[in-house]
Amino acid sequence: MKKYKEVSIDSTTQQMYERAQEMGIETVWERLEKQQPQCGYGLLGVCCRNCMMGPCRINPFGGEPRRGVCGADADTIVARNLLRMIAAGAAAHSDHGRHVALTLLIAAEMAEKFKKEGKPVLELDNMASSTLPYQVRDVEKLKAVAERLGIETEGKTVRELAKEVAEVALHDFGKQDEEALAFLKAYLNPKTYEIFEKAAEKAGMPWFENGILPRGIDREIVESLHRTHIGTDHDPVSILLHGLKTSLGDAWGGSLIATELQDVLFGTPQVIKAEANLGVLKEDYVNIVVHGHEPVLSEKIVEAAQDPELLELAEKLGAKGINVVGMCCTGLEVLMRHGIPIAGNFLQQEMAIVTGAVEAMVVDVQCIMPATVDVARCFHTKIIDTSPLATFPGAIHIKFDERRADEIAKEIVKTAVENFPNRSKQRVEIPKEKMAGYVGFSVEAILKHFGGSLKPLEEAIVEGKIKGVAGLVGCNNPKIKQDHNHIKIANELMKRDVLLIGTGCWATAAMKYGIFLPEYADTENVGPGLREFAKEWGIPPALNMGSCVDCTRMLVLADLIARDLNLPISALPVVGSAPEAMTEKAVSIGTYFVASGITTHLGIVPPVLGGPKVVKILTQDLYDIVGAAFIVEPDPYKAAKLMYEHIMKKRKELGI
Ligand code: BF8
Repeated sequence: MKKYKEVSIDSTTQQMYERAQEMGIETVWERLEKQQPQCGYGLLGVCCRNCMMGPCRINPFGGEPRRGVCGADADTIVARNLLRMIAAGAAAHSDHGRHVALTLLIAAEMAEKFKKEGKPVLELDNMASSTLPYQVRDVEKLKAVAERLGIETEGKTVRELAKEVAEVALHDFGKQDEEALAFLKAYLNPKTYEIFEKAAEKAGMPWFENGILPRGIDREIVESLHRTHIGTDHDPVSILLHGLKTSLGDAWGGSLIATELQDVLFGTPQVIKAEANLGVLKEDYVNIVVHGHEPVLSEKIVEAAQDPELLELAEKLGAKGINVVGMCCTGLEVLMRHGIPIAGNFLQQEMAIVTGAVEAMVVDVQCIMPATVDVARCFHTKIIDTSPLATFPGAIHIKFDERRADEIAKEIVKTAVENFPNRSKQRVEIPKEKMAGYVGFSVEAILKHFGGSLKPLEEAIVEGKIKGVAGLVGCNNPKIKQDHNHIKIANELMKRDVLLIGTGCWATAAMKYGIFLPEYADTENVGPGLREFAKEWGIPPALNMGSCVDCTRMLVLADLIARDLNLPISALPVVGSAPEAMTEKAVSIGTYFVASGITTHLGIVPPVLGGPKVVKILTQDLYDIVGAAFIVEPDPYKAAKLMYEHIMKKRKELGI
């Protein structure tokens, strides 16, 4: 068993981990320990299970077996495995994006139907009617997205525009022509576009029509599975090129659609103050944790928790009210838009239940451990699964249907409220610690803050007040002490006057340690130039840009700077990092950052070391192909130094 200080630098996790140990509750850290030693072939990526002649594995030390039964060598196997990881990550993000586009379409179609039935026309045309399960909360953004896509906006109702935008988005998933995605064409600056177009030719594969420009979001994912089927693609270069293409379908397609249309439906985030960490759970309240990724659900739970009848019921049952808090990315969605407090990041999902104060953990998709059900059994907590595509044995199933969103959300909240009397007060222990921070830095909010353009930021970079920008993303991974690398890398970069932007579990980590407070700029962890800039503009030295699908906000921001300077993204002094990467989604994000021209650091070594050619392509050759590559470095201090050196190299190339 680990000591509590070994698992996390977060004192709330430490407390709850110790509590779990005392109670004999198994957590992620014990399960990791039981997996030791983990399979060396798997860690190196040289195990192939793609057909039933296998499983095959390659001797990583150069002896026999050098090839699988079909003849595939280590590099082919490693590249194929990596492509499958990218495809799964891109699929998860993109299916989320599809769900949002379908929700917008459903809402627009319901507005049309209600209008025909004689309900108030104006409200329905504006999609502002409370009879609709989902409304258009940001009409300006809808128009902006439509204009980018080349859709005529003049004389059209909100309802008509919403329908057209949703249809273009959905077309990007299933289209069969060779053209690049409509969303990619609408958002990407021509200089970066050209790099995508020519990438395959540069890599010696001119038969890749249109280079690595993704054609259809689903198509690239399907083709990934096809290419990696036994007896299909065996060249690590073409396999990896397709990996870049698939990840770009995620970046400039699936994830971008998710972010943009979520803003349309639920509002574009604006700067707001909120709180983070397990201390946001409240002792006398019904606590509902929304966990997963899709705000299509969590937005409705937040709304339902304000329902007077449910609040009355909660009071009747002895609670002071209903406290909705977030976990993981769906938590970040409602944090960014409404300031709903966030209870924690990935490694705190079990810890939240161990407080004994959670009536319901309402989950949808991605990054939800099935173990939450086992931990919940030790308390009164109910795990409620809601997505038809994610069922948890032992959970309560209340499957969500967008058409009946309000009704179902109320049923979920009622289930949580009715569970309050089952709470054992003696078994409640909520850590006190929580931290405030400013969130909501969408691209629109950043532009607004800087007076309508990115000029102040660009000038600070050119002057050298800010050396560059780092996009920090990604998960927790129990192989790393929770949040340790997130915070170390952040501080080491800020000390060197690098402005941070970030998303996902990194953002929650940063918030928990006060990095999203403007006063953090006064600490010794922030260099003088960044401090001056942050103070001048009244911002924290690091900006929370949202959930993992919102990594696209970072791309759009980088693209805007690149446009202003008439450069491709790869010429900018920017870097990415996933200090504690864990998921296949993180692999897709890392790949699309690199493919888009942002050199990216990984703090966890991905399963590729068994393929020397693959390693060379990923860490060196990609510089010539897309102008960026991967840096792999588990030590956070060395990693920050390497990232800074990359920024300085880019500055030198630009002559600044
Ligand atoms: O999408 S950062 S552990 S919660 S994958 Fe998951 Fe990683 Fe957290 Fe959200 Ni992103």
